[in-house]
Amino acid sequence: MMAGKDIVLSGKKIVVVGLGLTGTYTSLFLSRCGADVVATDVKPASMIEGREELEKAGIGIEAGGHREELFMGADLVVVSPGVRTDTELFKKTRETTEVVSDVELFSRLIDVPIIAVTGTNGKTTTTSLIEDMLTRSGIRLFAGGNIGVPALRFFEADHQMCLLELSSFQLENISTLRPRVSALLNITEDHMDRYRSFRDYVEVKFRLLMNQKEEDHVVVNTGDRVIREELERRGSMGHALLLPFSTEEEPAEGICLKDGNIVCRYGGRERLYPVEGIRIEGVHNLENIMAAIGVAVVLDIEDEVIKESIYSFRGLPHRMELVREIEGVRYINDSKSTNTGSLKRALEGFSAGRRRVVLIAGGKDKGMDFSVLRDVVDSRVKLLILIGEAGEKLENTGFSVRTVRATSLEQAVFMARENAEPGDTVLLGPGCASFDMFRDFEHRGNCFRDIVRGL
Ligand code: UMA
Repeated sequence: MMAGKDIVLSGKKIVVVGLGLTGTYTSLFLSRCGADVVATDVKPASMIEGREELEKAGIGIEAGGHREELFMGADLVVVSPGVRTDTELFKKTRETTEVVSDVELFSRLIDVPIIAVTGTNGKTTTTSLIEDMLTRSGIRLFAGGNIGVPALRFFEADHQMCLLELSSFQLENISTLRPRVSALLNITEDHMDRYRSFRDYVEVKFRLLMNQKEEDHVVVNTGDRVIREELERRGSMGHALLLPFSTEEEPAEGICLKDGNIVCRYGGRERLYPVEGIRIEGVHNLENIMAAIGVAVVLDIEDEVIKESIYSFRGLPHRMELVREIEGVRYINDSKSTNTGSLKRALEGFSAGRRRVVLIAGGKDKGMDFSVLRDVVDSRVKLLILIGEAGEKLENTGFSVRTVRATSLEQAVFMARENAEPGDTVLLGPGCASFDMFRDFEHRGNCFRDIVRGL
């Protein structure tokens, strides 16, 4: 397999950690490049999917844990995003061996421009919009990363450009990744079971920008308080050119909302995009669109293409997806809401004081502070139905609305149906991860859809 840059992988002893989507693909890729690969996972061998294919490719598998000696003898260790590397094992490994993420390895191999998107929420929507704009304009684009496609799949075809959705996990073990254009959408609390503090999480998000140079661009939400304060704290963005966007202020150059339009001022031009006609709802989605416009104008994408894209985009599954309306009650699947920030944003889209939302929330707790939801829940929710491991913690948060517990999603939907009246919305807005009851957020959303369709 050919890579764009001249990096020797052949003959190298490489350990791949984690055998999910990322690790499995990375192991096979490295093996095809001639590396001597051993992959390790904490799971027992019997639970590793794709084991046969890996073994057939000559890849060694060490299951049931990570053995220190294996790491010590390697030339390179490549970690999957879900693997924590602030442990003793990795501290010791780093003394002799480089530890990188698959995204870092990938960025060392390619020589086409990288566009990268991060933020706590809205990453996939923004990435999908940018993907649509760039492919509509004829660019042979690869889109991957946290969106569910391992970055190294880039090499499966001849691509001109690469678009990556990057999570904080994927930004942890990078050192040279340098996006030509980066987009930083928002930062609110998430993954507090992985980071020691919110500050650490903010620092990781800002790593996206650390290698950018004068000719690169950062499209950044200056309307986001945490981002704005961090920019002020840092005094500058480093070297890249800043293209701010905000739904609250009007920057001289940048993207803002004015008189019912998204206004983009860049490169001596002013472009207008009427908000009317946009089919995805909520201020957060306007922000996602603004970020995508920012990236597109920096890349010189034609205005007509940008317009085609933003006015035809209908949103993604599991993100405020209207499943069905039954007897005047709307059932909305927002299973992708896996943190308090996204749940807060979703609820803010409903009128305050009217309390027309029956909210199904809960799931696996990620160490979040649920009290930030108090005002928005108390002013919009008529009944709170709690599911999953976080149920008790949510119940003790001190919401003033009527709260009940359900033992399954099915029971929660039935309770919602009994209590909802015409004009109400039943919202699956977990605000938590899904792994206590489901495989992932998609599985949770699909189950909700099936239950609602069966009502
Ligand atoms: N494992 C170990 N050792 C550990 C920890 C985990 O061996 O210390 C093993 C697990 O047993 C499992 C494997 O690692 O077999 C799982 O690896 P992983 O958690 O990195 O998951 P992948 O299947 O490789 O998927 C990852 C991303 N997952 C996470 O970041 C948790 C996917 O993002 C991403 O789409 C995919 O790579 C392709 O790039 C998902 C996600 O939930 C959507 N992301 C989080 C989010 O969006 O909030 C960050």
